[in-house]
Amino acid sequence: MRRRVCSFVLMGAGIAAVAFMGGASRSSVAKAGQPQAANVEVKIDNFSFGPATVTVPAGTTVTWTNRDDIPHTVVSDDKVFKSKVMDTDEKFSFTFAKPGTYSYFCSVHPKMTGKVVVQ
Ligand SMILES: [Cu+2]
Repeated sequence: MRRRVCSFVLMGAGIAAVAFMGGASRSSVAKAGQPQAANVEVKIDNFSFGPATVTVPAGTTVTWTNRDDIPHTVVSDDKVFKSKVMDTDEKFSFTFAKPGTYSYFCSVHPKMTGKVVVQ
């Protein structure tokens, strides 16, 4: 992308091209800056998180629901969020304001792991 922009400028389009490109990059930034915040559900069933990885825009609230007949928790590796022990059909929600990769696990069954990727 950047390489293409450079060679275009070198082709001699000059100041007009630079101005045009400035406008183009501004509008694409504006478009990318409006992610649609939403709610995303992760189901806990049969000792696993489904889907195990969710990718969401910043500002999204993720809700975990325990559909298993065994208590589970949702605990982030970095202690960013931590649920209480959820019995069957109990829910836990967390709103992801900042971009990053948030790995988590069930503290009752540490082999249960999942990930939320916030963009
Ligand atoms: Cu568990």
